Formats: sequence, C-alpha cells, structure tokens
Amino acid sequence: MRKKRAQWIPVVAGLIKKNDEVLLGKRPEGLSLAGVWEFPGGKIEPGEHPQSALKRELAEELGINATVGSLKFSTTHSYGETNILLLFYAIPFWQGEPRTKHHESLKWTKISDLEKQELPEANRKALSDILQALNEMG
Ligand code: DGT
Repeated sequence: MRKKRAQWIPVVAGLIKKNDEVLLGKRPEGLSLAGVWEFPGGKIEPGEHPQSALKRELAEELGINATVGSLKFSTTHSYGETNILLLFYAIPFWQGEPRTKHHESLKWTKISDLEKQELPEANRKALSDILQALNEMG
C-alpha cells in the first residue's frame, strides 16, 4: 500500500523590531496553540506570494501597512498530523501603530527576555536563528 503523503502548511511570520524589543502576539482562545506568544503572521493562501501573504496578514492582524524585507531563515515543525514550513521575514518599516485586531494581546518584548516567553515549540527550536536574525536587523 502506498504511504499517505504528508500534509504541509506554509506559514509566514514577521520579525517586527523597535530598538531592543520585538513584537509578539498572544494567540487567541479557540485557535490551536491558544495562549502562546507568536510572531504575527499566518498561513500562505494557495497561489499567494509569501511576502504578499505576510503583508496581508500584518494588515489583518495588526492594522499596519508593512514593508516586508528579506527572508531571514526558515524552519519546519510537525504537530502530529500537521507539518508546518515557517518562513521568517524582517519587517524593516511599517506605517501605523500595531493594534490588537486578532490576538488576545500584543506586547513589545525585550529581545534578551525572548527565551523566557511561552513560545510555540516550532519557535523555541529555532530560537538561535530568531536571535541571530534580530541581531542582524540592527
Ligand atoms: P488553525 O487554528 O490551525 O486554523 O490555525 P490559525 O489559522 O490560527 O493559524 P495561523 O493562520 O496563525 O497559522 C499559523 C500556524 O503556524 C499555526 O499552526 C501556528 C503555527 N506557528 C508556529 N509559530 C508561529 C509564529 O511564530 N507565528 C505564527 N503566525 N504562526 C506560528
């Protein structure tokens, strides 16, 4: 019998940095991973360019008009049946002040405190890449 093909979900996330802080959003009740602090972003729709997907997600979730910069790194994670491919982008500029349109709350977190946060497992695994990317963003 042929093995069932794995299901992959591509996800984009934005690194939004201000001075020595980065923006995190608390995932709302009712969604998978409720209560953990994620980097704003979401799933790429079929046919959508990854950077366009992130610009759309940041408008929907935070109400900002973001300039999506370069791809900093990528990682994968398996949640049981579901596999995600996570693409992290730098957000060098944005217009508007991030507002809570989707998350339970938003917070600017000191980069040095990132490892103390309750992060999705996929992000915790990639913490050294996240910290390096944030460092490179100046
Ligand atoms: P659901 O409940 O499976 O329908 O998921 P959604 O629609 O709430 O999830 P969405 O659109 O935020 O997709 C992101 C997926 O990637 C979700 O399974 C959580 C996972 N993920 C892991 N780390 C991060 C992160 O830093 N940011 C975001 N946005 N998602 C992350």
